[in-house]
Amino acid sequence: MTHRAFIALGSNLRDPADEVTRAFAELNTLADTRLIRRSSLYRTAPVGYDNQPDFINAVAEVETSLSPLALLRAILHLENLHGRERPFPNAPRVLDLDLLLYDQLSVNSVELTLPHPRMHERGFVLLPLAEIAPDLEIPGHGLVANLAQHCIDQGVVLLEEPSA
Ligand code: PH2
Ligand code: MG
Ligand code: MG
Repeated sequence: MTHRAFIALGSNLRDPADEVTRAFAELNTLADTRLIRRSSLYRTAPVGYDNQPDFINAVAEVETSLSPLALLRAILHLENLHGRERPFPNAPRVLDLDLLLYDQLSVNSVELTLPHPRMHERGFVLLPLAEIAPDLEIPGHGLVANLAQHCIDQGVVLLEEPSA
């Protein structure tokens, strides 16, 4: 049984565009997981902790037969392979991979919350997501295209068209 999941990618250390571009390819190498679609790269102003470099953000759609927790652990492993460190909340990072949605599942556990709890208000997630899945419903919040319209003044700038 395959499932459809969306993953947010973000980086603001080292060479952020390269980190994110390599992470797209690495998602396609995860067990029982296939990269279906990738958004363009976006340059985005930092949210939450202002005194840090701009981010490169993007969103990926994958098809997977991993469980939500197995997929989460697999993407956290990819973060670690990129040398991710966690000195304090919202700190600059070489690679952040957040599981946004898994089918239309709602989950509230210690390890995982679905949908991702802040995705419905974040332009750096919603604008890339609206590019690849405007008609997607975020359980409890509504359509991606509508939510994205409220975020157009959040400093999210299209950087690059996807190469494939
Ligand atoms: N991630 C955060 C906090 N703030 N701001 C931008 N622009 N992009 C991010 O990916 C981001 C953020 C926590 O994960
Ligand atoms: Mg994050
Ligand atoms: Mg994260």
